[in-house]
Amino acid sequence: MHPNVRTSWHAAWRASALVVVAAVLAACGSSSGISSSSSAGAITAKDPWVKTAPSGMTAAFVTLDNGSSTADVLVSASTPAAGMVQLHEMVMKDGAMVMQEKRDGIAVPAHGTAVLEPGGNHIMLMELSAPIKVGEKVAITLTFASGTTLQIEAAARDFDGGNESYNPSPSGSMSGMS
Ligand SMILES: [Cu+2]
Repeated sequence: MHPNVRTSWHAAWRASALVVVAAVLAACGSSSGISSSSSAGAITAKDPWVKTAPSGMTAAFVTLDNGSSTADVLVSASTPAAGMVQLHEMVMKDGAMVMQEKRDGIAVPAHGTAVLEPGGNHIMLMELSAPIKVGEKVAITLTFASGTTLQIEAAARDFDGGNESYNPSPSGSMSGMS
């Protein structure tokens, strides 16, 4: 009996030691990177931010890095801060840049980057449930075609440019678009 008991205790100790090693490795892996980035699978989000707005609608921006050899597509986003969220792109229409819904999503190429920025692709937050003020953090969930989701925390910043419009005014509609 005695050798058997000793052997099984030893085996259990070895097993728990392996668990500890695995936990330490996992902790090291998740602690890399700066605090404002997060990742879901192969996609990493950098510098997420949202334009301050008193009401109505605003836009959120982020840089998505794809570290894998498989392309993915950002297909939707959601946030408690807005009643409706769409992915938008900017297009030239009648001599002015206007935004429209990007129904096929925003591609994140394999080993590539998708940059969402003022004047370009963006996450449109509509029907804001409350004003978005400087320094506030807006939690946004990004959903990809692969099925993975990515939670980002967009910090609110004042920003004067990139006041995109569906219906540009006849004069001066290019101002602020650079
Ligand atoms: Cu938009």
